[in-house]
Amino acid sequence: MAASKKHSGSNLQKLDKDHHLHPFTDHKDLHAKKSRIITHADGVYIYDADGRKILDGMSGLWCVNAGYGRDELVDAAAAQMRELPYYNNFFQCAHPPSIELAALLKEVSPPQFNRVFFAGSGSESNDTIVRLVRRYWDLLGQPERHTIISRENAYHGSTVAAASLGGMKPMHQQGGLPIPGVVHVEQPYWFGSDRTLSPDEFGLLAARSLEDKINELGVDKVAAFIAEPVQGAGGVIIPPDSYWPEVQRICDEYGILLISDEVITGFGRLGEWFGADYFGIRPDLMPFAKGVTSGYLPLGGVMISDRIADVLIDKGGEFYHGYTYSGHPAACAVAIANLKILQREHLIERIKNDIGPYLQERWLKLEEHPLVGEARMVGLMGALELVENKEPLQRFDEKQGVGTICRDFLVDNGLVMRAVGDTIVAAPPFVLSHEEADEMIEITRRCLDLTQKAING
Ligand code: PXG
Repeated sequence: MAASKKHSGSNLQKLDKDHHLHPFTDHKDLHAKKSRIITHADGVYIYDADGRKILDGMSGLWCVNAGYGRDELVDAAAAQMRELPYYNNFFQCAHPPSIELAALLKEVSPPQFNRVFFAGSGSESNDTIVRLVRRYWDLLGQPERHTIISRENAYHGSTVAAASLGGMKPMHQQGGLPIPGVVHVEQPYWFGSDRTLSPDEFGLLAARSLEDKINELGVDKVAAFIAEPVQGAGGVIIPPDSYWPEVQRICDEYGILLISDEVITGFGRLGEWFGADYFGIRPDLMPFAKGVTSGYLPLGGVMISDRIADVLIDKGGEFYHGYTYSGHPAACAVAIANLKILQREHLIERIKNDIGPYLQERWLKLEEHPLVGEARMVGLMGALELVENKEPLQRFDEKQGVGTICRDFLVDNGLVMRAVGDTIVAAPPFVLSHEEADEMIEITRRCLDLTQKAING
């Protein structure tokens, strides 16, 4: 029996308040309100303890890509747990699901990737990145090539190393981050700039902040550049077309490793298997998590290109790194079943040719609303920038909390989306139907009106 059935909604809320500290939460604020208890889910809908049905426009936390209620994934986990619930991949062991998944990941990844290192989450994958990148340069006899360049407002996870790679200032302020050897350059956020340059000019400028940083540090000190193909938690920041080709040129020219953080964009979100495929870049490493199992079980990992794997293997010596749950059998079994669903149901092609264009067309029209300064979407990943005035463009004072006001209206009206400041972001499951897309747009439009009324008093 599912745990939730044992308690009433209000009892659960009390137990939650008394015993549970939530992630990324102001606990004082939460205690003044009540948590929303989600009890079950099906397709693209979640249901709360009050019996309300809510369209999940965020796929959980950017992960339930194949949608809820997939018995096939449940059965894969149960069958694997009966057969072999746990064994590790340490000490020259492996098991069928970790091996089979490794081979399947190679099949769907760009050609430079033949190997994977497993982890349990996106954060663990990015901790692995820091260890691996430094190990690579050590093995090549260049241990001073140590610094990893990332971007302001990037999100790479919440462990000490992953939060350091991330460029979230409030996270750095708690706990003395970043760790040494991680620096940050400009993000390609044209809408957030003063917009005196064209998007392409701005994209080049943002990319060249990487080149400037390499020259400032000295190329012999720089190990790698890490970035999300499209920044997710930072507010679905889609770089101008000029950005990624220029970043690729810089990484090639200076010989530094390029890391594409595919935790959100991996496994189809942009209508290609990876964000790197979408933008035509050739990363050396790709951390992933979330969508690999559609969130049904925790699993992460790093796709490792031959450039790096060959050095690790040829030079030898133990890489002192790994997790108890690196390649957990049940999680790997679910990932295999999930990737097979993506392939069999052509869900990625569907984003490229069907539901992607369908939702994008309607989403971009939301820019006609007086509150929306910019609507953008790529694949099934979109954002609305809420602004005080469109011409001339004026953004709200953040303290007004307009994004949160709008987000609360959305949830009350049956649609979960996230507010990143005054940017509303969306990432619905890949199985979203046309009718459900229409419902998303209709609720959004209605809630933009409600928000406007609320702030005009
Ligand atoms: N990289 C990227 C690009 C991510 O988006 C991580 C790494 C870390 O993954 P784990 O599995 O350790 O959480 C992420 C996670 C939000 C939100 O509110 C986004 C994430 C996680 C939690 C909340 O947008 N992204």
